[in-house]
Amino acid sequence: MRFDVLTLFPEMVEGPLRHSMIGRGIEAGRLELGVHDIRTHGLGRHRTVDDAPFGGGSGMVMRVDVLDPAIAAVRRPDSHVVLFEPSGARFDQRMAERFATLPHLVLICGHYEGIDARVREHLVDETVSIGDYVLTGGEYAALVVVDATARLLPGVLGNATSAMDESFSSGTLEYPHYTRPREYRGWPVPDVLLSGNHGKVEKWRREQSLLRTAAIRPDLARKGD
Ligand code: 6GU
Repeated sequence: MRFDVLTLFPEMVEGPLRHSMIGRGIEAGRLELGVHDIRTHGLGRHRTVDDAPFGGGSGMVMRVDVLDPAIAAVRRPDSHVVLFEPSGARFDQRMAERFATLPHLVLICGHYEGIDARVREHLVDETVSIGDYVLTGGEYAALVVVDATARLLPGVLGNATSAMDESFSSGTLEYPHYTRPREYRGWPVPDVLLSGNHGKVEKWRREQSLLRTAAIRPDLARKGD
């Protein structure tokens, strides 16, 4: 799978992705990553990428005549083009699983007050947000989406899918994990985990999952129905 990220701050995206487990996946040839500076397509001597909004108001708007050629430079017939903005559809594990089936994702990081609406209307397949809070730009969203998607690709993590994935697909949170020492500062590991009784351990883990989900994320339990 290939990812191409379009951003005004390429170093914000390059560094974290090259220096992570995902970077190893790139080196191993399991995925390809391109990071592109939108300003390359900026207008005039100052490589301008934004302008004041028609109709007035505060802030600047990213220009459609800059983003169009920036997208065209990386687009393929099989591309899926995603624009990051706070008003996009909420990213979740299910969306990561869908993205992981695609051959090519183009990820556009929005900035300023917003992006000319014609980009959303004519140039992208969907808009995505990573949560209900406002960021200064889409770069962190791109990092989150590439990481969550790439780790699902065969051979990127080496060690297949984890119980954590299961947790979000099944609608229950993971049970708690413990390792040595058996006791630390008077904090013991639950006896059942030391019992050697696999049936009892499984039952305890299932109960813990349900209890934690009900206490911490009751919304997840409902969504899993
Ligand atoms: Cl994708 N962009 C911005 N600017 N803020 C966000 C976001 C995206 N997702 C959550 N907040």
